[in-house]
Amino acid sequence: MSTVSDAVKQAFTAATQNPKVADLHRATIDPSANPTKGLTTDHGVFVSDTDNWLKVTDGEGTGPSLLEDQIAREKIHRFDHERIPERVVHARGAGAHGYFKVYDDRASKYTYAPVLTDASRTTPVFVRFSTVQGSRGSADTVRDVRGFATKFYTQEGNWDIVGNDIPIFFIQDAIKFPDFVHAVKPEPHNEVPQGQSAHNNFWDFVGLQPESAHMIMWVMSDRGIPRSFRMMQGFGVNTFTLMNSAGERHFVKFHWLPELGVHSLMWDEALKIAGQDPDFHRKDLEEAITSGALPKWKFAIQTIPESREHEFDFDILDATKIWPEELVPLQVIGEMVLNRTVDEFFPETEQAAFCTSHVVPGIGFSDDPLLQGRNFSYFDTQITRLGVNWQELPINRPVCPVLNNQRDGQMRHKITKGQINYWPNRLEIGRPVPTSDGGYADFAQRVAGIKQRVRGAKFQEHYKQAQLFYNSLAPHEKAHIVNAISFELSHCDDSVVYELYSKILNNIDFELAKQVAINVGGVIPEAPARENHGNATPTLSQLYYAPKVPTIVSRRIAILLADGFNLAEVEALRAALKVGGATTWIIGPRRGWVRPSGEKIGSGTGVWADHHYEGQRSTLFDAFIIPSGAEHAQSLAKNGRTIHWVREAFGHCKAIGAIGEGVAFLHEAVILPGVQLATNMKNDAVTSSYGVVTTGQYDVSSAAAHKFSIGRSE
Ligand code: HDE
Repeated sequence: MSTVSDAVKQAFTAATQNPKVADLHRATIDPSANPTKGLTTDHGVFVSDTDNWLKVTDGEGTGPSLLEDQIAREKIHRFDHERIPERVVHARGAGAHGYFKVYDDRASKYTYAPVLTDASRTTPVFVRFSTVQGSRGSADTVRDVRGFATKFYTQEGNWDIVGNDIPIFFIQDAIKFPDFVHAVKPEPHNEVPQGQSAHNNFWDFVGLQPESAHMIMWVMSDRGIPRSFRMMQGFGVNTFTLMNSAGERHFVKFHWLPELGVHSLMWDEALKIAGQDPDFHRKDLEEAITSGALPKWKFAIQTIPESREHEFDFDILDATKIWPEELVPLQVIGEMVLNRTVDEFFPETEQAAFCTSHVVPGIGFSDDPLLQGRNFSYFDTQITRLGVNWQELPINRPVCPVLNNQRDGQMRHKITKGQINYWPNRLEIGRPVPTSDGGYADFAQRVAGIKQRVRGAKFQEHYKQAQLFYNSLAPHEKAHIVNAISFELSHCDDSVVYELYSKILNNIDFELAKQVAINVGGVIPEAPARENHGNATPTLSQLYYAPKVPTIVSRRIAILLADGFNLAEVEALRAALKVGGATTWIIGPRRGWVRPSGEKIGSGTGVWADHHYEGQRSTLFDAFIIPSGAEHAQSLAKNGRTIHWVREAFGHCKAIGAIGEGVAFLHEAVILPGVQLATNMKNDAVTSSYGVVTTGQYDVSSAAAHKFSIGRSE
């Protein structure tokens, strides 16, 4: 098992060798290294007073402010223009740097792109995760799709996989995107709701657009409320192509598989965290990287040779369909590690700009009608957001040379010497010359047909894969979908909307449709609207992705204390949890010292509580432990807040450990069957070399993993 310190070392080495990080350093200012410490204007003049606007006074300091004050005007003018348009979708996001590597050259049978075939390379990446619906200030834990956009700074130019945490999409043809986004975003008359799809317009649209049925199943499943960005799969969604040096082409789908497994919040937790800590996912990413628990994903491809394009009962260019892994297995070819947080949010995360059309030689597009439209849209939107020279911004510029005859435009950063800015020209030596040696080679494809506004026959089938997804889930995952759709439709007050959607659901699953209709006052079906094929596949349930060896790495574990607790136990627990890679947080009656048993008030011993009971709720932790200590347990039992802590965590299926008198408190707080209690905890048991906290009857790590992969229907 790699330890946290190995990870930190690896991060350090990778960060110092990362050419993109080196490139960003050229644009980075470190105010602490400013030799003069003098504050200046933007034009470089030292400022003697930045607190008082130049005024005409009566000698006592009052009087009109003067417009001639260039220093004040610059400060205000710069401030007035600090905002740029937020992304029309995916406005809320968090980013980090890292690197990508392939294991060997096994993908060379599909592509000649070195980034996917050269195992000696380490390619720098920048990844931005996002929600879709909410604005920049919305909460992280809302029910939504998550964006998973990766920029690879390859030696052949930038390659972007602008993906999501769900492998399919709501619509098949890009021309529907503005309608879809208008329907899901806050309604136009009152700009409500924020960060939610639970409203009439969204469900109206998807009810009338049944190609979204499959995607609705995914978003309403636990995938819509991930525990963290680090515990999500990522998918390129669209069908791309790979070209090999024999001139052959394969269709390809891209996948990211998280090392820690795929885990979600409970809906009640997600709702509460949205208020208690709206930055939960953003902070989680930062906390994991700075503590050395580096987020890691395996990279996999699914490939289909051109000759097999029409062999499937779905169209492989339809972005509302997956390629089931039984038919097209995943081939794991590499991995990505994130090892560096951003130095400043705006110039890195906010100005990062991705384009599906940015591929490198050996990678190409398909006729997927959603991808074709995306290839147009992203470049266009970056011009609105950042201006035509957006690719010169530090976060976006490639690490390989860029040289061409594109010039001018707002905010041009570069100065290109010479007389020539066109091709062909009389001075081509030393000028940018088109080159077939490494130049992007378009795949020679015969295209002939009738110009029409249509979609292929297989694009008309919308329910088989929605059924496949639903059939493949564990009972608790299905129950979560019933609850999620019922929540959403309950927020729709137009009966046309919720009645229609309950009918749509009956095309997927009779019991699902019936239960939702009962819950929301919809149309209760009497018989299924169509036959369910009954097929299932294990890879669609989150359970499939649980790590082989349960782990507590990067999990937040609280120790709930009152004065009079058992100090030796707490110290042993903290040491053991640290070995396992978890972070521990002491929650006590006050932020400050909590007194152990046998000590007097003010003795100066004990542990420092990170938060008081009101300061952080159980929702913000993965598990918690109540140590022994008679006085401490009695105080906890008398406190409504700590009782609430335990009951709430239990309701969210959290792993809860208790020792000695802590057990009695636990019994009092939740007297329910099925609670496993930790007793007879021994120091040697809690410092297991596997980083697993084992206590005879109770295993914090597997309990935590269990909760996050299994959950419970509330
Ligand atoms: Fe996007 N999408 N999208 N999208 N998308 C944008 O580009 C668009 C789609 C995705 O962190 C915009 O820079 C169209 C699918 C991510 O900066 C915009 C269509 C998938 C991000 C845009 C789609 C995505 C965006 C807004 C349908 C999953 C955030 C700001 C044809 C594979 C990237 C921007 C970041 C952002 C257009 C559908 C993922 C307007 C036209 C499918 C992760 O250009």
